Amino acid sequence: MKIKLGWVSDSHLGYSQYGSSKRRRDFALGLKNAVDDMLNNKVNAIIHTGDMFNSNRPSAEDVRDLQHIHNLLIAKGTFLYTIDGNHDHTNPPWPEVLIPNSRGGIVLISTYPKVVIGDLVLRGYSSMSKEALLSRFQEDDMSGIDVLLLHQPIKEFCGFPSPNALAIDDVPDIFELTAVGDIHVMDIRQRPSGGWIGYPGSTEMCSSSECPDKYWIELNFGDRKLVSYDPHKIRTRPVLHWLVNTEAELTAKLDEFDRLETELKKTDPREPMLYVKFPTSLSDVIARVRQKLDPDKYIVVLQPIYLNPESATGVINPLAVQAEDKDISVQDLLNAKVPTEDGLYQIASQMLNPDIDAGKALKEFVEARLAAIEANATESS
Ligand SMILES: [Mn+2]
Repeated sequence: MKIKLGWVSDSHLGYSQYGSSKRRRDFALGLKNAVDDMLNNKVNAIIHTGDMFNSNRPSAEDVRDLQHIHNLLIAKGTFLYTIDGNHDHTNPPWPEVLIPNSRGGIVLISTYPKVVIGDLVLRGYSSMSKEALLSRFQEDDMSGIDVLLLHQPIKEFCGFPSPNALAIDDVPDIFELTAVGDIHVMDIRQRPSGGWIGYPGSTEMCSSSECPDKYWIELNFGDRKLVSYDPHKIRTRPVLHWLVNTEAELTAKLDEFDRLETELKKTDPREPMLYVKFPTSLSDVIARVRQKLDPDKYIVVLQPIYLNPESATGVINPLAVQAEDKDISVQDLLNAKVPTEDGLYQIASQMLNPDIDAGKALKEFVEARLAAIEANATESS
């Protein structure tokens, strides 16, 4: 029997990246565009491996965006099976706000022992601690499962140390596909048994370090074997990265912008999002960029780099910027000036990350402070 699945993950609905409502829209569109394309490609069902929402407290608007996709899937008679990720994990789980329909729509499968699509058997686990998941692997009957859905970091895919990460070998090598969410990079590998494991990546760019190219994966099964998988590019907002060392370079980039934008708009009508890295010794960069690119229209992320006058040549070396070991960042200054155990240090460091959800981080900081004050008051009374 032939079954075609579409696979996406980490859509982070509701993420107002850089405080931008345009970006919030982009995240909704990332998932919507992927779903439209998967439906056009006549998939039998869709799997989504977690972090549907960016937050476990989605706004009414975010839920409405998901409701639209749910209704579309019902109209097309297609199911989307999902699990909850570390970002949107709640009890009871958020998909319970969606009214189930027997013809199609979004279904949380982590509460079911299995789900059947044609001759394929699926099982999904919510994001949980490594220990909890390992004991589930021991206790649960995993026989007959073809596709396992997880939302976990896996060490071999991480590229950075993560204490809660599984190793590939922690996952029983008995599935045709272990479809995982959490890491926002597409990477799919074959296991010794011949089965496959990996990540499809996110559906919009959640941080400046992610590759802006995003995909949904077409999975073609024949008699319960994965015969082929094909990444399909998702239409997302175009992204430009500029590295500017001199006045002349900035002038050249700004002059070139209109032509580049026209070119990019052929694939997506949205204004490109622009990252500009520049040395703080260069004057007027912010004003010049803002003068050319209306801040109401364009999302521009300025990334000033403070070059160490002792060692620097006065030019940003792209490799040094990447390694961030050569020049003094604002974070370095913070490290030198503020005691790390100070709560203000924590929040200031978080705020220095341009990718942070600032509203959420501040809210958590304030909540923690209030709780500490309250605990103190109870203690002394
Ligand atoms: Mn994620």
